[in-house]
Amino acid sequence: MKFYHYPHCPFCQRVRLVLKAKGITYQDIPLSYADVKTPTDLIGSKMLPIIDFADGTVMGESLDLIKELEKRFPEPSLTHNWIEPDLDWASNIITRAPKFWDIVLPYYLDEYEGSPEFDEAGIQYFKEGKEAKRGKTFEELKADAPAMYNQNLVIILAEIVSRVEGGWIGQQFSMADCVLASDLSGLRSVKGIEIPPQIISYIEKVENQCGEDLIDW
Ligand SMILES: N[C@@H](CCC(=O)N[C@@H](CS)C(=O)NCC(=O)O)C(=O)O
Repeated sequence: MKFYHYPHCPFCQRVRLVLKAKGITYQDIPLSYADVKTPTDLIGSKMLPIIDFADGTVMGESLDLIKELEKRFPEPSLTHNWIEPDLDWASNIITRAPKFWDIVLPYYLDEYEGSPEFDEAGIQYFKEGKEAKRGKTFEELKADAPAMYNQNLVIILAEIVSRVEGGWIGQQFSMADCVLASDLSGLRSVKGIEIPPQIISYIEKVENQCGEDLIDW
């Protein structure tokens, strides 16, 4: 099995956590962010994560992938005592957090400096694409990050804390936790903000459960 991913990418990270939590052996293939050909040849578009299951099935889309992994590798179960709304909640909460990606994106380049995704061409592709979409440079986004955080994220992070404090999203550890921890992970690199300590402990608890450090690619 081959896992194509970008180490910083939260969609890829949720799949990585599930692979690790299940103890699945796979070939780890981090791609340069500027590599258009490899993903396009595999699934017809430049979008990671992708898994080549080596039986003729090649798939993208992170939520489909983690469900497929659960089907193919049922133990340990990541859906035990689990309900679909937990996964819906986990995968939607950050889309309800305005400016979340504006705050986090520029810091991925610092945190994952030297990783294969961010070779020279990869950095340029990433930075130019994200800056063009947002109409602001990474330097401007970084300068605005503390104010954007205080205005937009404090309340939603409190909602997350109240849901996960002292436990998991559902009754037990599940794939929903892999999804949420991956999205939240990038916040740890942002300078000038104070993330609730419960958020940090939650991400670390998920990483420990899976045996994977998301920042140490
Ligand atoms: N819906 C997709 C989203 C994946 C996604 O957005 N991947 C980003 C990296 S974080 C990507 O491959 N972007 C390619 C690009 O922007 O060139 C999933 O859940 O797998």
